[in-house]
Amino acid sequence: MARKNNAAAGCLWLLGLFVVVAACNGITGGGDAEETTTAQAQKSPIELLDERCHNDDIVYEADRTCFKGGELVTVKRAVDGDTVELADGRLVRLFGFDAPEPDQCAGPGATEYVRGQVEGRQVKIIAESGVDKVKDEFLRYIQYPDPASVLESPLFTEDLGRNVVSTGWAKVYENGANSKYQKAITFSAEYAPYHPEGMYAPPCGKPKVYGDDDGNGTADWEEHVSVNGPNVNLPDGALTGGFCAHRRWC
Ligand SMILES: [Ca+2]
Ligand SMILES: [Ca+2]
Repeated sequence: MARKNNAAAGCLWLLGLFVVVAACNGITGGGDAEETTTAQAQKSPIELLDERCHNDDIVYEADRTCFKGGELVTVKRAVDGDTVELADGRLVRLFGFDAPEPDQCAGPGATEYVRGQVEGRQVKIIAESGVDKVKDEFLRYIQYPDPASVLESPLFTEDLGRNVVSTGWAKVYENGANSKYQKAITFSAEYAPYHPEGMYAPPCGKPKVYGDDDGNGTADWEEHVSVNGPNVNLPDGALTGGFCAHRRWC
């Protein structure tokens, strides 16, 4: 009987110890949470945005978008295809490219494109180190949320310079001051000549066709006759089970 009571007392003691340890853990955990919340509250909106941005590998290609730092501002209006006016009155000249002026071909379209992307929206402006102003305009990159995003707190995944250039509304403009950014914007310019709108499209130009290496206006693969078509001229020795009717495909 006495042994049974001792065992019961031991169990109660262990249970008590467990409750105390659990309670202590709870208190410590609560402290951590509070500290974390306080630390988060001390961060500026731009720091919180950077943090989210660089934690989301799915959305971001961090070297191409989401430059750290900068300033959160609101765009009042698009002045033209490479200049915007901020709500605080500052003029921002976009870095790394030049859009046609409003009286030139594709100029009004370029302004309209920029308007549709950022006018009235909160954006992030980022300066290249050592480069601030040219002719009273601030030289900045602009990053902003996808206008089509339905998220309550969208990430600033879009880069205005690269979007304007890749859609054919502006050309790369190198001034040597933005070498890191220049590589990305020059890469995006490769898409521009194929875009059905902008400086490379009517009435300003004639867009290229993807896959049209011989330059006759039709993708080269569309010009090849089908294997099963009626008038196929099979090259000698090229037929291998019907899948290789053209020498280039073998
Ligand atoms: Ca311009
Ligand atoms: Ca062709």
